[in-house]
Amino acid sequence: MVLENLGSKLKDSLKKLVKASHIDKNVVEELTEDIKKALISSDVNVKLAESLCDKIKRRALAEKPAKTLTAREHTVNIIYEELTRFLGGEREEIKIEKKPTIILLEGLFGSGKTTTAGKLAKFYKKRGYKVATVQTDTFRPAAYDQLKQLSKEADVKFYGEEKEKNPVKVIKKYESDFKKFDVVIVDSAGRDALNSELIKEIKNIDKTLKPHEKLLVISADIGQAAQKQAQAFYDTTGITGIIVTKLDGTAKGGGSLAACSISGAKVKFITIGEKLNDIEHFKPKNFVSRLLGMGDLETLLEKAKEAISTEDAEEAGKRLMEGKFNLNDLYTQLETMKKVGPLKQITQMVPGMGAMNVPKDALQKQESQMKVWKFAMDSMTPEERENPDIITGSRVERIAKGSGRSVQEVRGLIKQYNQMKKAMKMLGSPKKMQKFMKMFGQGKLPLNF
Ligand SMILES: Nc1nc2c(ncn2[C@@H]2O[C@H](COP(=O)(O)OP(=O)(O)O)[C@@H](O)[C@H]2O)c(=O)[nH]1
Ligand SMILES: [Mg+2]
Repeated sequence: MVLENLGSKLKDSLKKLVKASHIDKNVVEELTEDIKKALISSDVNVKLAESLCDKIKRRALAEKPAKTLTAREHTVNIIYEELTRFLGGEREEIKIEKKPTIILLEGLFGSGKTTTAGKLAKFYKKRGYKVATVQTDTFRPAAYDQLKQLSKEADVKFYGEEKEKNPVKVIKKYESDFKKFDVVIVDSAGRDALNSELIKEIKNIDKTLKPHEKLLVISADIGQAAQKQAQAFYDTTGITGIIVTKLDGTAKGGGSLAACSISGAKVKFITIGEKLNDIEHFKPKNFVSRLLGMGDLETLLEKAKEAISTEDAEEAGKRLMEGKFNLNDLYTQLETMKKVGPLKQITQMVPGMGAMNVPKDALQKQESQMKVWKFAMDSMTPEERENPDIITGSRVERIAKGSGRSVQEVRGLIKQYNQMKKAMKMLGSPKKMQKFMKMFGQGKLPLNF
């Protein structure tokens, strides 16, 4: 999980709060001290961490809890609100309204621009937009091939000129084509530092391209130094937002996020791995609730939505409503889960489950069990998948043999299927949906899901 260290430290401090017999000045002081230490260990600037924790302390001691909240819930809520504000509060997503919406990526060498161009291309492509990428990095010879390859992987159109040395000429050559697309993502060259050469180059690109968004790509591993960098780019090239990359691989991520949040531009996306799917909208509210183990259903649903095509989802939804649910649907669901991400990542986003700390081996077991199910399902006839009730005695044995699994494993699959069918039936009416979500929130269902 992103910022695992910071998250587990914050969760530990909240656990102390839960354990305390009552909440008084000492408890609040200890709590804010813990939070401060946790933030500083994630390279958040000391002064920023101090002023945040002072604010939490002041509010926790001065404000009376609302009638519906216990003193504990009240304190947790203050921490949640202040951390969210600390990371930039509510914000607008980039809107794809104008056709084409042109997004220029800029930043230093190795910050992750080109990879991010590929990720953004896939991000918008998955949401149904027509996307093109443009390589204007004529400084590094390998940049052309890198983005061409990523664009192929994302299945979007790529524009670039391998031999051209002038980025402006690349844009001029293809700009009349851009109107065919909803989103055009333009990569640019970096330098070791923001020097006059880079500023001039970005300004020239900017003048010709007239992008709607100018996003600075910044690597999370520079921690709090991100503030200076973000501010410098903001002042010289007028960025409209920031993408913080490599949040998966550094203990300093908290520092870089906090630092970017106080620069003039706000963080719009974060990237959390090397694969094309490893990008998400940065929404401080959701991010903080995940960090504190309160779950982030919205991001999970967004991911699930993009994993299932609308048609499949509609069909599955219809079947569920009609109470029809067979092993083919289960199979599709397993495939979807594979696309959404490993179970560990999913459980972090389900409210209540993040904090539950599901044992690692339980998740691994669940994942390997799913593989077994897939093998078993591959050995079934279409009729059996369509109507699993007919799978009895000799069929179980045949399926077990055919898939190289044990009879017990095949029976386990059928049992699981029956449980899921029951759970799915609950989704039929809004009231039942509520009940389902409640159980989901209490962490009762997901592991059987
Ligand atoms: N772990 C991880 N690596 C990343 C991420 N984003 C980029 N990278 C890696 O960072 C390196 C530099 O990326 P690149 O896009 O070429 O940077 P550029 O010079 O700014 O274009 C590559 O090895 C990428 O795979 C991320 O979110 N997580
Ligand atoms: Mg590059």
